[in-house]
Amino acid sequence: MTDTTRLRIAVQKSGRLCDGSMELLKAIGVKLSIRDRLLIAHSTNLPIDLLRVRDDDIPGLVMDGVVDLGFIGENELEEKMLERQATNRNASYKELTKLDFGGCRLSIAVPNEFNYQSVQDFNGKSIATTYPYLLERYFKQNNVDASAVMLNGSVEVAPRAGLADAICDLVSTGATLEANGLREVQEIFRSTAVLIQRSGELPAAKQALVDKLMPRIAGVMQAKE
Ligand code: PRT
Ligand code: ZN
Repeated sequence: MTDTTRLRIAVQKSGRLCDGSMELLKAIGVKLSIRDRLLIAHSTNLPIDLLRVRDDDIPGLVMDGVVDLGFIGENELEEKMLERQATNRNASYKELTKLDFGGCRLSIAVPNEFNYQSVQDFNGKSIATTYPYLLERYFKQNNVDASAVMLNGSVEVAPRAGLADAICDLVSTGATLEANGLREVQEIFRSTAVLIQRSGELPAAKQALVDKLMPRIAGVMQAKE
């Protein structure tokens, strides 16, 4: 049986948000005993359990109240929120703080030979992406009639493979786009990692722990500035 008095925090098990989340927890004094293959890690000095999962699962775990807190990229969070709103499922959460890692942008990129003038050029085109809801919202706001082709990986090869006319993917340095003969033409969403909490009240002891940890997070981020 799970101990419901312990604060449950969802973190990405491995990937781009993992190191930043784990380093931050360490810096605020959360000692953890991690065994690589295990889904759950217990803190050895505080009543905290970590759930180590795919980042895609984190927004839903928080929105369903399965965990109390989660470290997640705003891109993934906003996409899940739009998806849940569209399917009439609970999409509520509270943002506790933005974090100083995981920064990137979601951008539309076209093959170098694509003669791009404006967003209207996407009318009638297909765009490969892992973020169809964010992309469709952007096109709707700009009165563009384009179609999103959902791909969970290798988005950047879609135009070359004849699967789509352009792509909409996360960019940080731009090296991936360049290596694939693509050019970034339109940023549609700017993202950073955030710490979120489930909506509704936490039991008093858990809330007191969150209240103790939040100033420590602010302090750690300030010290790095
Ligand atoms: O296995 P799991 O599902 O947990 O991980 P994942 O593979 O879905 O995610 P992961 O670890 O790649 O990314 C997790 C989060 O990190 C994203 O949701 C973003 O919030 C954030 N992030 C920050 C990035 C990037 N920067 C980034 N550059 N996520 C992905 N990328 C990829 C991008 O998709 C492209 O393939 O990196 C490539 C582009 O990088 P540049 O430097 O070549 O521009
Ligand atoms: Zn993922």
